[in-house]
Amino acid sequence: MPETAVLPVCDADVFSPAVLREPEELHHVLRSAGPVVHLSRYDVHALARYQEVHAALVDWQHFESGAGVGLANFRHEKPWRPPSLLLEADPPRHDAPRRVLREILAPPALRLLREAWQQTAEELVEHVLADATQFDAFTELARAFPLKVFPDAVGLGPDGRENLLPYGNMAFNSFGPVNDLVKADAHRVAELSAWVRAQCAREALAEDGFGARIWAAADRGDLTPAQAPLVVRSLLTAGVDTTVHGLAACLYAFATHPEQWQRLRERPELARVAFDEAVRWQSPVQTFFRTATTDVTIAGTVVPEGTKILMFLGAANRDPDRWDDPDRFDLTRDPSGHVGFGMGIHQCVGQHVARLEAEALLTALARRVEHIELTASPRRHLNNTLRSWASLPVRVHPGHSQARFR
Ligand code: 8QM
Repeated sequence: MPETAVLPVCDADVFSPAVLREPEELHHVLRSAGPVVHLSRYDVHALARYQEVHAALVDWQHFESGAGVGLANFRHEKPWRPPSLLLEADPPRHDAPRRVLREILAPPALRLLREAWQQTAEELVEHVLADATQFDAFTELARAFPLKVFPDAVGLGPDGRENLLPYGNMAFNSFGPVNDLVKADAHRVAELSAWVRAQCAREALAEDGFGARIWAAADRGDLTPAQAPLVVRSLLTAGVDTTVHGLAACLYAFATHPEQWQRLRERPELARVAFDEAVRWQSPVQTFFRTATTDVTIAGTVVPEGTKILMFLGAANRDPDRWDDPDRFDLTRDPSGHVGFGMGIHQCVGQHVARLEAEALLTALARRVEHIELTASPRRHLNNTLRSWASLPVRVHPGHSQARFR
């Protein structure tokens, strides 16, 4: 008989404020403890090493999403909203919504947006720098830019856009336990959900955006009319907070790594690699769960059918067995293979949109700013799933554009 590995146990609250604020120590403990660790506090299994996280992500047959990708097990617990057709579904139900959204968000479909988004980024940076050389790079850039381009691209109406980030914050908290972060927003669930639901209706959406293209897919019969609003909802849930905090991760990285900023200024075509490296380094989406569909053996440990498995994407993205000097933010490395966008059939369908936003903002900034530095400690915003920000106070030194930008 094969030997059964001893299952290490960790009793830490992996969703405590201290861990959410600074997760690196826990990541180290979990990676060191073994390939699979039992989290006694939540009675779930955890994966924190790159190899096992990657393996679970690509094996949807054994690690399902349909029972929810948060702590709540949809087999026994009622979801707080109708499950996402993309995130919280498996093949074959997952296939049609995924195919439709993949086409709409694919690089060829985004080509028309590029020029307009670049222009918007140039104007935003110009405007911020005209006002001051010290400002909050989180609110003024990372938060402001996606809100200027993404809701318009979806085709959202003008009213209530201030609900987008609170709704996303709530959704990303909901993947964790019902702790103080979830309770703090409980009084807004009905109101925010109703607003989002109303925006997903065909009538609420402009005629030429991502939203209208989802409804057009329903007209062609590629989706049912009941599926269309839920696919629009996925854009509104997953498309705002993620890019806001992903861009913040980039700006934080450059403010703390001046030599990397110089490298980007010399070679602005590195903007996309820089974004992926920042996603690897900070992992804006820190964690997701899967559920074992059968008794499944992971590195010698039998994980019983129905077990929730917590994957630490942020820990995998800094696993020293996979990455050289993993804690370094470094534009010379190849960050591809990071699991910050997931991996496999659920890998972020909006990643090309995110990269386009990052490219526009970073190149606009690199054109005008010689140096960027923190003037005070950045402040985190705590969320059960997102590594997010409240403020990023910086000082910039405006500089002349370098030859290759002209
Ligand atoms: C996370 O609602 C959804 O479909 C959805 C929500 C959140 C995400 C993805 C999809 C990964 C960014």
